Amino acid sequence: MLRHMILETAGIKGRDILVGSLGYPNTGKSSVINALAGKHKAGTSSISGYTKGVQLVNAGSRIMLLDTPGVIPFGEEDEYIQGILSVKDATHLKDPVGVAMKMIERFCAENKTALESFYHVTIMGQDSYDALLLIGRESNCLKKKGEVDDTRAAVRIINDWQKGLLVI
Ligand SMILES: Nc1nc2c(ncn2[C@@H]2O[C@H](COP(=O)(O)OP(=O)(O)OP(=O)(O)O)[C@@H](O)[C@H]2O)c(=O)[nH]1
Ligand SMILES: [Mg+2]
Repeated sequence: MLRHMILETAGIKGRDILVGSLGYPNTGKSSVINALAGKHKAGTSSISGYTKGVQLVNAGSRIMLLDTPGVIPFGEEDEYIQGILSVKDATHLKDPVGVAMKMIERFCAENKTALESFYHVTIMGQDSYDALLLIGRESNCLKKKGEVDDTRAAVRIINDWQKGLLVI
């Protein structure tokens, strides 16, 4: 379908068609290009920021595809969106605790049981930070003195979500 749309949109016969790609990191640009080309020509990875330079991929029918590195709009700083879309992995987020707390809030509103059963906890009216600590304790994310390491707990939740293990 995409191939037909490209040919139709370009509307030119007998000349090469150059198609660019633009989008957030880790959203499947290179994968779409490979699907169109019918071969794994562009490198892909579950880790965001994989494509580093511009690569030209021949997709046949005189269609040339340009694979490009993912971009985040200038000034866009919504780390929650970047976290849940896996645009940035947990180690690249400035405030993983804040992101994980928002994720917990969303789970509690939409499917608390999924979160509880995944981490073997019972959340009963705690605020999202206390729920994070509870998950951290149960997941053994502890500091030396035995207190919960909130950053490690947050990173764990974000990783579980981004890997598709924790599902809402
Ligand atoms: N579930 C699902 N995963 C996909 C889909 N398309 C791609 N992926 C996976 O998403 C991850 C990122 O895909 P890429 O094609 O490398 O994404 P990208 O936009 O080129 O990423 P950057 O090069 O980092 O900007 C890979 O692990 C892919 O296997 C899809 O349609 N569904
Ligand atoms: Mg890529």
